[in-house]
Amino acid sequence: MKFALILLLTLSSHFSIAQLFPGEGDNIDYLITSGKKAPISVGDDDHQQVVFFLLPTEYSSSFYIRVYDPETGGAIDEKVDSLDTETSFIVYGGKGNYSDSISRSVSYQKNSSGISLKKRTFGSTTNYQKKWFTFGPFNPKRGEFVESLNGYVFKLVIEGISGDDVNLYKLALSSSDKANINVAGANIFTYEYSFRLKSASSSICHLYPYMDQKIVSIRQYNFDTDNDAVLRLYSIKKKGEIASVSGNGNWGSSEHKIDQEEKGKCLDLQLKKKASWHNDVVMYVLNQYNEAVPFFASPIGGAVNPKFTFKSDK
Ligand SMILES: [Ca+2]
Ligand SMILES: [Ca+2]
Ligand SMILES: [Ca+2]
Repeated sequence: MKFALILLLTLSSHFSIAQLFPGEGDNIDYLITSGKKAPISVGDDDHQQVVFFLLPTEYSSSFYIRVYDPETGGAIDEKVDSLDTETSFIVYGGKGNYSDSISRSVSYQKNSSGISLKKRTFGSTTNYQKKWFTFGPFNPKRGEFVESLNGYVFKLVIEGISGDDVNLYKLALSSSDKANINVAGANIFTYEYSFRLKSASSSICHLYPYMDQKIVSIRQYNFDTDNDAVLRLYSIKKKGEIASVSGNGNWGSSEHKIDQEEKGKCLDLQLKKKASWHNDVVMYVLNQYNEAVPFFASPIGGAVNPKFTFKSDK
């Protein structure tokens, strides 16, 4: 799938903190990936997360991909019996890392298209507990050039390769290896988002799936929501359209029409927590051709905090 859009770099100058994933406006603290032996009822359906990093064509300096708390070693993570989980993180660049259709799969596939640039496996140690581990430096030109995004794309594949604990972590794209410093015009996106809802009752998290010009309807899928949240869709046309949520260890889904005015922007998909306990969920959105739709860390088209302007190329 190609996006029917072109990125125009119209960046606000005050935007200076690094690109984070979960995004700043998501109100989500951590991504989750469980070990391969964990039952899917813990909230991760496939023990894998695939995240893309977009560097604008104009940016030519080195950049870094940073991971907060990459190990499954304690304080932040969810321990099940003894800690025995290993998580591999592999950074891919090169042709096909993004454009190969396997990269947008929403169910488990061995995802190794492109060129492997860096790999590291983290176990149950605490060397990086509540600290950032840095991959890089990377030359942006070693990514895959994607014309429709007007930039170079890299892929990070995160997989729980052993154990049964749940690894919680977050990601950043930075121009520095020592701190999280913004790369103007960069973005982070995924086609399947595995994360932990905030524990507090009534807290609201936001996901921003992008509606391109060819979309007429979408179907949202959510896994293991435990009937513990209310899911609503917001946009220029939707003022809280209700969507179906799942129970324990299963998928919920619902179909939603997309109007012309909603295209070229992200929807704001909101999950409002019911009870106050921690809950891990997975979400993806398909268009009417059953193609996965990207969730962007920095929402496009002004869902909450616009930093980009996209224009249609069709
Ligand atoms: Ca364990
Ligand atoms: Ca962790
Ligand atoms: Ca859950």
